[in-house]
This record gives sequence, structure tokens and C-alpha cells, in this order.
Amino acid sequence: ARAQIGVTGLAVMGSNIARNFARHGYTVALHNRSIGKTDALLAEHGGDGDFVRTETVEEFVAALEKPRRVLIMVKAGDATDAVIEELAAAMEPGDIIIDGGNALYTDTIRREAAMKARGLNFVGAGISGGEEGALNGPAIMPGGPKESYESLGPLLESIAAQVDGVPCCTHIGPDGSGHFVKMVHNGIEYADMQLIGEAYNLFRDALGFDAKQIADVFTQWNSGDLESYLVEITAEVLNQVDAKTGQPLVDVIVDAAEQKGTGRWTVKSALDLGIPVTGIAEAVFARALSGSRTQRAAAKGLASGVLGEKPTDVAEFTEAIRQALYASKIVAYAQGFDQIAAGSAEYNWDLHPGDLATIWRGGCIIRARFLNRIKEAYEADPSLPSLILAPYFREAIETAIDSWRRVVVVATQLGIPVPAFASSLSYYDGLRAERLPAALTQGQRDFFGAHTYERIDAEGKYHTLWSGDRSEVQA
Ligand code: NBP
Repeated sequence: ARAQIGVTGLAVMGSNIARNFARHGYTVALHNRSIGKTDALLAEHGGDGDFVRTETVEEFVAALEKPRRVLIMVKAGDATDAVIEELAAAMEPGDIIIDGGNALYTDTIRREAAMKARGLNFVGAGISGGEEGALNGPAIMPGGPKESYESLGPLLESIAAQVDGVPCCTHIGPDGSGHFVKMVHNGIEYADMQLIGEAYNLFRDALGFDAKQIADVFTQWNSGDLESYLVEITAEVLNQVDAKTGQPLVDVIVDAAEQKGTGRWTVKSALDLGIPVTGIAEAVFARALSGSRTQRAAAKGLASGVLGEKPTDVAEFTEAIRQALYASKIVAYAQGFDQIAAGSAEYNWDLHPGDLATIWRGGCIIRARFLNRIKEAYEADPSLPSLILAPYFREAIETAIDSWRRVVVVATQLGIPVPAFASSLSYYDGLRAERLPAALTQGQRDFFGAHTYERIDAEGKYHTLWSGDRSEVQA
């Protein structure tokens, strides 16, 4: 037994991570359900480092030094359970099983408990960065028992992306916490992409820019506060010309967005936790609306009721869109971090938001200059009630607020959908409101369901005898 790490599941993600380990000097045992992928990896990239080819699970496990460390990179769901079961049967107490797939965190909680009962360490690790990240340095979010991180951490940290000499990998917390934060990361990614999409839509439909002009704006934005992987690739996608038609590629792609489910998971979890992640939810629903092709085709002739003219102050409006994007992005991240705090409290995970901002600075899809500001905000005050209240973000929104409102107003007047810009602004207005209409909601609830209400001027719960003499009683 000489391999320090084993990887099972050698599709695109698994094979790239195995190569990443090998390139960092580790001996890597390889396993895949069907031997074809193992042999293809060895044939094409065997030169990347020291690999051990294995065919059966028994051979695979026997190839590993103790405590054994096995990274599972198979399809999430039943396949993961099947592989865990096979491995667990062949492994010994103290060994470590890492699930690097996109597991639902509640599955990870269940699996960790089952493995613990058998003396095995189970680590649910969120891995972000796609194929390219897997090979050259992903962001890694490992949960599970703290002890297992002592043996596993150095390996994961060495293959992770590095920013300013800091690895984009840290122990997140117990059981499902790694997959939970990876899920919220993906939710934030949805919101970020939707906001960029709304900015693009405004350039196209309010300012009449073509794809190339919009690409130039995003390229320019990528050298400022908005610098990020998603803004960078937005410019690349917009610059791509379709070989077949000579048109910008974006103009020949069908405008129906698909999704694999992590955004939906984030919103479902947020609903259970009672956290308003409106930016993420709007992004998930906007994809769903785009995909409602039959309804959209039938709705094409509906009245637009456009009011007002398109903006003529192109430079100012461009800057206003940038401000609206930045402010809405702050809201989306603030909401995502609220969900993380709520998950942490619900499951007793003791998560550190500043650590997450630190490891998301590189490797992952939402990597951005902005995350340095989030890291600093949590360093200055680890118990910030909302990211929006950190001095830096508070000021950024103060600077952006007029532009943000103008963009939402202009979009609304022109009939251009901006669900995430508008709902982020409404969230902000709701958060800072002196008084919300929820008092009326409480009155209605008390009326039809005797659900009671609190008073602003006295302790306790009260009920009005709505169907009696309408006097108030203490509940
Ligand atoms: P896939 O998600 O396409 O899974 C393919 C792998 O699963 C193959 O190795 C396949 O073996 C194996 N597998 C299946 Br399917 N059923 C199995 C079973 N019952 N028993 C054993 N092995 C089984 O691969 P991927 O796109 O590389 O993703 C791997 C994991 O990483 C997934 O959980 C994914 O969600 C996650 N992830 C992906 C990305 C990304 O950008 N693609 C990013 C981050 C995380 P076979 O070769 O024998 O069919």
C-alpha cells in the first residue's frame, strides 16, 4: 500500500482532481466502476505523476496507506450511496471517505452519521470551480469530523486554489456543513449570473448596444470593483462570434436557461430556515420563466404599456447600471450569508462567514475582488447582523442608491424585466423601513384566525374579539 489518496469516479471532475493530486507529488490510486475511464486517464495523462491502476474496490482499498483516504467523485444521489456502501465494507475504522460530489447537505448529514456508527470518518466536501478548477485549483469546502481534517487538510489545501498565499480550502464544520455552504455558494452564483443578465438586457434593450459593445463594457468593469470570474467570462461569451452565421453567438443561443438543481435546493432550504434570499429566488424563477417556452410563445403579443423614452445619456446610464449591479450584488451576498448564519444556528455548526469569504476568493465560480471586502467586513465584526450594515457596503449602497432606483424605474417604464434588481431594491427598502405593512397582516391574521398580535406600547400577546364586541383581550 503506497497511495496517499484514492479517487473513485473518473469522469471529468474526478480525473482532473486525481491529476491535480498527482501533479502535487501524491501517489494516487485510481478507480472507476468501468475500467475504461481509468485506462483512458492513464493513457492520456499517466505522465502527470504517480498513479496506481486498480480494477476492484478491494484492490483500490488495498492500494492505500492508512488511515486510508478515498475521494468519491461520482454522480450525486443513489450512485454515491452505492459507492459509499462498497467502500465502507472494505475499509477499516479510522479510514476517511470524502464525498466531493454535489450532494444535498441533508444526505451528507445522514451519511456521516451512518459512517460514524461504523467507525469511519465521512467528509462531505463541496468542490467548486468546474473542470478547470478541479485540474488547476478548485475552492474546497470540507465538512465532517475535525480530526479527519488533520490528516486530510494538507492534501486538500495543496491542490486548492491559492490567493495571496492562502489556500481556498478550510475545515468548514461538522457533518453536512461543507455541502451546505457549497449549496449556498451555488445559489449566490445563480443570483450573480441573473444580475449580470439583467445588466446585459438593459444594454441591449434600453441602450440598443450590440453584443460587442456590451462585451467592451464588461471588460472595462472587470478592472474595477466588479472584477470577478463571472464578469470576465461574460465578456468572453459576448465576444464570441458564431462560425455558422457570423452573428454574435449569444444572439443564436436559445434564451431558455436550464438548471441542475443547486439553486432550487438553496431556495428550498432558505424557505425552511425562514431566510429571505430574494435575489437567489428571483434568479431560480427567472430561469424557470425563460424555460416556459409554450407560455412565452403564447404571450408574445401581450400589451407592453411602455412609458417614457429610452435613456439618451449613454455614459451616465451605463454607470447607473454598474451601480445597480453592484448594489444588488451586495444584497444577494448579504442574503446568502444570512442563510449560512441561519443554517449554522439550526445545525449547531459554528460556521465562520469570514473564512468562507476567504476561501471563495479563488478557484470557485463566484471568485471576485468583492470577496476581499466581505472577508474584511467579517474580520472587523464577526457578528455583523447583515453584510449590508458593514461600513464599506453601507457606503457603497449609499453611493449607488440613486442610480439603482433610476435603473429599476427606467426598466419598469420600458417594460424590461429586472426581477433581481427590483426585488433586491425592495428588500433593501424593506430592511431599512421604519414601519412595514406587517402590522396590517397581523391584524388580518388575528381577524380570521385569532392568531394574536403584539402591541407597540405593552408586553404580551393580544386578541381583538372581532366577531364579538371588538374589545381587546390579553391572550
Ligand atoms: P458525473 O456526475 O457525470 O458522474 C459520472 C461518474 O459516476 C462516472 O465515474 C460513473 O462511472 C460514476 N457512476 C455512476 Br453515473 N453511477 C455509479 C454507480 N452506481 N456506481 C459507481 N459509479 C457510478 O461526473 P462529473 O461531472 O465528473 O461529476 C462528479 C461529481 O462532481 C458529481 O457529483 C457532480 O455533481 C460534482 N461536481 C461537478 C462539477 C462540474 O462542473 N461538472 C462541479 C462540481 C461538482 P462509469 O464511468 O462507470 O459510468
